[in-house]
Amino acid sequence: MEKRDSLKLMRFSIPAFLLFVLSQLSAQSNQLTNEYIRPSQSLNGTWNYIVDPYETGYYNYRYQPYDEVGKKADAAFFNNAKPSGKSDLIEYNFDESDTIQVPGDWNTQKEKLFYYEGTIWYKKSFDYQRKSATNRVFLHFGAVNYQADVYLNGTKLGKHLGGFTPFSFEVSEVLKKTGNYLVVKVDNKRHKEGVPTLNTDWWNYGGITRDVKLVEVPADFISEHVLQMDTEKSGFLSGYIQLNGSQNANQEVKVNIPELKIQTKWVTDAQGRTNISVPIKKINFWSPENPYLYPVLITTNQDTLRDTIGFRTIKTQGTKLLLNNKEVFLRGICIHEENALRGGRAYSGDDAKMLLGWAKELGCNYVRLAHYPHNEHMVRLADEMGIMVWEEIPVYWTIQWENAETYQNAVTQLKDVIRRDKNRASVIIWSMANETPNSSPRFEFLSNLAKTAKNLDNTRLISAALEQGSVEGNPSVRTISDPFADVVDVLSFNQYIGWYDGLPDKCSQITWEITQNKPVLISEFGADARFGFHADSLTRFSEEYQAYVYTETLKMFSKIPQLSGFSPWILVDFRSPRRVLPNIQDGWNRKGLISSGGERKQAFYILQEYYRQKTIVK
Ligand code: GCB
Repeated sequence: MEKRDSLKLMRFSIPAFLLFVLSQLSAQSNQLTNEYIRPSQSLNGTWNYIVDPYETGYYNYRYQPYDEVGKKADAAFFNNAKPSGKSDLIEYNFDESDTIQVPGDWNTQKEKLFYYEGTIWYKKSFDYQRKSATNRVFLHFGAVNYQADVYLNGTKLGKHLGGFTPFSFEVSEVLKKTGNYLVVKVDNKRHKEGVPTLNTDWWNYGGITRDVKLVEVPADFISEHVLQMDTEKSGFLSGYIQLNGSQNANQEVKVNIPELKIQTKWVTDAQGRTNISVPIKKINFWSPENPYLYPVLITTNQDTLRDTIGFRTIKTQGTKLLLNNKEVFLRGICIHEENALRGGRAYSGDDAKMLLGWAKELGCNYVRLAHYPHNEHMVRLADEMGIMVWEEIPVYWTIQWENAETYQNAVTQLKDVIRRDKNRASVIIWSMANETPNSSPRFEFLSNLAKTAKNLDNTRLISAALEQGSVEGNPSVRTISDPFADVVDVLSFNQYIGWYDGLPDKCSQITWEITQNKPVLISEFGADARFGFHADSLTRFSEEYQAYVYTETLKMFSKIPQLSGFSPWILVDFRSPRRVLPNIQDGWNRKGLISSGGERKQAFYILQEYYRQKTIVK
């Protein structure tokens, strides 16, 4: 065995058990949250990769993980070993291997990887010049789908589960000036107990799908800041600031918002935290019509952080949704994180501009980012463009409700997206789930998530895309009878009358009996159409059929008095392995109002006109 795995012992020896425990540590994502606005060294670009379906670089031939057996074998790919002479046996070589771009999914970069689900090892070599010897450095990933095991210079930094949330590791001790090698084992295999689980209606893009960077901060740094309109004390901006470092107690923290003439000081407590609350007289509220963002400066004696934050309130009053105390109607659309024109996952500021630009063209003031947290460019740009946002975690369809690890995974994803986006004025709703089947374990699971979200952030609303059903014995009368409807602030549900449920004219026969005293959002409706396929309005997959569904659905909505908005499914056609119909779907869900080639379908213009009228009448 020793020979076959060409073992070389570690330079230092840590007991195997301890090494294993350390190796299983998850990313300490709560240490750093402001990667987006801090100066950084990008590690985006060209990386080497090795496709490893049998995980040969991770397990020895007895199927023991090299992490666990505690031996830094040359055969373990994370050691990036090189033969020391011509007789040395090393059966991989990153530097001679093919290259791939980061960020980006592997499926659309390499034809051979289009359907691949498994392990791929990524390697990047780099140098790093620290600005000050006492500074600390963090390695940040915007997202890796689905599991990332991260090693720097042969040392395991940790692992991270979940394909759509950011994470970082402190690398201050491991980082060198020259000759660093960063190796990431990326595994996008689907798992029953995963979040999401095995079954989804979107492509399981694998890879390092978002930005990677090194962020350098002072020894004691501002690790978190929150500043929002106070929901309890009106006329106040409130929140907290958290420092990280050995000297974080008793530190002076200054918050400066020049345009509001706010320049206030606080002192941190023993945990390095201070709550902040300042009265404001006159404020320019953020709204879609006026997406005003204030420059905010936070300083300590070591650290400086600049953010731009919009201030607004969002609440419900009976069946009304109030933005800055004024009733608002959400003219929305659902979006997947995909750039159909280029192919693959969306990840850049330009991708966000394209997607949100299309939503604006449609007349939207709101988007539902389905079905998982999208990259940070999206929410930052939504702040600037004045587009309200629904953010969601991938608790989709049939999650394992009774599995404690599944819950842990889901709640971690929820906490991480809240931590990332809690200063974004655009984000108004946290969604706990999509179309999940009713049961008491599921109720408990979702209620616990909702409680967590409320505890972390009481300045936004909670929702979930629920399902509707018929009132017993009468398929023409529809209602929402889901116990989770009592937990949410906004009652949202998906419905496909006219597509999965009858033909479009069925909409005219339906009446709605919605008894909850809450604003109603229709989180999805729609129909498939292949762009350019024209037929009569009862021919499935024609643009005319889709347009007919939109016309009838919009008429039906006028019978829901509590309706506070909707987000049809979906802005653009998106890839899904479930959609196999030849010449029509060819691997795409065709419910987009815009085709995979960027062309607008008929229904696009119907919705655009409806939203135009809504803007005039409200
Ligand atoms: C839904 C799901 C969405 C699907 C869509 C469809 O209800 O929430 O993820 O893609 O229907 O096209 O069937």
